[in-house]
Amino acid sequence: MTERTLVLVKPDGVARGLVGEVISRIERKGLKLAAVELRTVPQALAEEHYAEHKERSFFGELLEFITSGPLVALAVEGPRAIAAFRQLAGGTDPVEKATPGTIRGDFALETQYNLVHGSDSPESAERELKLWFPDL
Ligand code: IDP
Repeated sequence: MTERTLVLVKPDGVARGLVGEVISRIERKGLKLAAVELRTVPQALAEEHYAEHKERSFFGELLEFITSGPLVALAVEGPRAIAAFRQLAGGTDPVEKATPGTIRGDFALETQYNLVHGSDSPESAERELKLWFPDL
């Protein structure tokens, strides 16, 4: 079944020049790009995107980070695209959870600066794609 998922190359990934690396891994996996956009995120969109983390201690820091510079938003599609990208990304903590061979496992050291976002369920993907790509 073909799915669509929202992927973000977060500001750390853009600043470190890893956009091409991430897109290359998405394409090599066999997934397709349905939309790609470089943008600087307004506070309101960042808050809505991470609404589920509102009560967490790191929420303020997370918003500051995600709005700190340009990021690349992608709509990615293919069979089981949601799980497939989560597999490419690796676990949230890039040292304790992400394994070598994953984007986070290969390129990141800190949980906050873990380079990429990928929707975690069909419900999140639908909600997030509407938020980021309302015209898709
Ligand atoms: P995910 O991005 O792997 O789905 P979530 O738990 O949804 O992980 O967390 C969203 C983002 O918030 C993470 O990717 C990371 O950037 C940040 N984050 C999560 N936990 C922490 C933490 O304990 N400290 C700082 N930032 C965190």
